[in-house]
Amino acid sequence: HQEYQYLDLVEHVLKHGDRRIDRTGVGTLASFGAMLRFDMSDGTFPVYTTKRVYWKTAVKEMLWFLTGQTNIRSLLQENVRIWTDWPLDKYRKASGSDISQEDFEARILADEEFALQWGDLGPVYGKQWRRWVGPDGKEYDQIASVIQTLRTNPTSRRMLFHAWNVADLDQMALNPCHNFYQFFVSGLNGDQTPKLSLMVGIRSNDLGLGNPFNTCQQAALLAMVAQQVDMVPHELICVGGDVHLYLNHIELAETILQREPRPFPKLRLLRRPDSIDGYRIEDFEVTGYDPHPAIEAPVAV
Ligand code: UFP
Repeated sequence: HQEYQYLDLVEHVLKHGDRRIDRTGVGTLASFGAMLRFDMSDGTFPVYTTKRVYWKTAVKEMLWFLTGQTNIRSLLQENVRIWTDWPLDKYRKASGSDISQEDFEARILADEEFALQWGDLGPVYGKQWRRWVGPDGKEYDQIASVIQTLRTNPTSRRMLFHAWNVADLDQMALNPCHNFYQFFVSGLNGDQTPKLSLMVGIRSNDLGLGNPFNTCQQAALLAMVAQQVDMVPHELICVGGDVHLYLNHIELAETILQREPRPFPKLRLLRRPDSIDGYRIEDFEVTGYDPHPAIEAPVAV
């Protein structure tokens, strides 16, 4: 079962990870350099099963990245709350108020001006993917360029996009974790449909919460791009730099290691939008997902 790659990595970090106090103050066990490869050829959607992964939330976040937006308002409108912690923390510190997450989110939704002032995350993923600003002020749409190259020159070794815009880092709520997205096409000479693979470089990956989420949203991206360029998804390769377990996720890790993985679900896109911008969450049909129960765990901010 392909999920053992993830479980083996979790076990490795649990046993051999280097213990340190990290930026968040929570503390981690950390290892350096890991690779997980998921074969999606037969429609497999790599959503881990040893605890429930909220794949819809993960895919919604990916769709939000693709819109190029960086304000949490549009995420909250989709009921995605994973980015609230950062603006909330900033607002609490600046205003001295101890507003609850619920009240803060309600205000972001109700009050557009408040959202503009307090809901923006800075030039995070979406901005860099769709509107990377060059020194002359020109904006670069990296996603459109990659798709164009996949259509016109699929053996290119330059089909990638990147979020690590050095000049913008200090304005981002969080420095990008999944940075480097590179595509590769095989099977161009035969009679069959060419196969598209995606490798993602993740400089820092929280194995308890981040990795399961990132893996399935990146698989969703591969499925969408493949459909747009008339190829079939092949491999998703996740390469991690600092892969870590937070010290308050140790029990979570031990629990999933005791569980038997179940078959990965299948993914089908129900519609072929005109462009990469046309996807909606309703287009994703996931069948056969029967995971072990969810495990709630705190996010380190
Ligand atoms: N993190 C992920 N995946 C993500 C994301 C964040 O694993 O998509 F946005 C985790 C990694 C790390 C923390 O635990 O968030 C980021 O902290 P730092 O910037 O100090 O690496």
